[in-house]
Amino acid sequence: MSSEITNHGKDFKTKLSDYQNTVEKAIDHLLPAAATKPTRIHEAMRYSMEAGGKRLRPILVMATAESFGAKIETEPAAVAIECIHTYSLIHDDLPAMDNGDLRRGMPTCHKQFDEATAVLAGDALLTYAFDLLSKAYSDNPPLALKLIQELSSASGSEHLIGGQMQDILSEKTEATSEELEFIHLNKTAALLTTALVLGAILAEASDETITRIRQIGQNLGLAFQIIDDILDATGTTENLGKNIGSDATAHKTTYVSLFGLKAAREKAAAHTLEAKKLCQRLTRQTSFLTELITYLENRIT
Ligand code: GRG
Repeated sequence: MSSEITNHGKDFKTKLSDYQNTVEKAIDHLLPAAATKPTRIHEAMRYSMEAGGKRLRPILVMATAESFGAKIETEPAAVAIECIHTYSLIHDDLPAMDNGDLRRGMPTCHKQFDEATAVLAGDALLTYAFDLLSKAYSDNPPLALKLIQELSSASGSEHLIGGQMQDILSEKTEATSEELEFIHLNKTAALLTTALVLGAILAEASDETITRIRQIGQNLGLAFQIIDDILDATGTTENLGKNIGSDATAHKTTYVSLFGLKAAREKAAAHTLEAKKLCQRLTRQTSFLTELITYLENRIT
């Protein structure tokens, strides 16, 4: 599979849908077949991975790699980060966490299968992400190592899992704005940032560029989470394909509960603007990324 998607001259929606189709095909191609024994675990992994979703993280990997002129396959890195994201959703939906029964418009993994299978499917996707990276980029060990370091760090106890732990701890009392920012920087922004960074690593971008990209990711991630909080308060189950109002039910502190809807929208707009400004300062063709950031601010799903 070539990773050099030629996007010149296409409008934003066409490019977005091209990227989404590429991700769907890569997931099908790169995950173990459902018939692999034991079939139940591979069926569960594929069930959650193939349930759709916006595919934002893999698209950010591929679009960043393309902006910086990557010459190697981007699909394995794109699928690896979607494996991590999907594992986090499967585990987040478990009764021990958010106890959700609907995700991406379908029954959650533990509802479709059972709790033990859902725990194992999440574990298997987490492990598979690194298996995939180590094998797909084995002809360039320094690059493979950088990708693995970046993704494992973002997924670990100081970022994704740490953010989730703090989120659970903060359910008991109203979180302060600092605590809320810590949660969202780690639970949400860390993986979105890493998506951009993986793309830059694939293109062998400089450390200086990667530092700038991390700032874009943090702003994009905070904007994305604030919009998520707004959608949880104002959206519909039909549009979002998941249970809504869950934050209020769980008495969770969100940007909306802490600052109100109007201020939350303003904060999302400020982070979006900052992310776009930082993008424009990269001396690369970043028009798709900039349009994607705008699109995400206005999303309804
Ligand atoms: C490590 C168990 C564990 C959890 C980590 C990611 C996470 C914390 C929990 C998932 C639930 C949640 C609300 C996370 C915040 C990030 C977020 C908004 C995820 C949803 O991402 P989308 O909207 O989902 O990109 P789709 O379905 O489109 O891929």
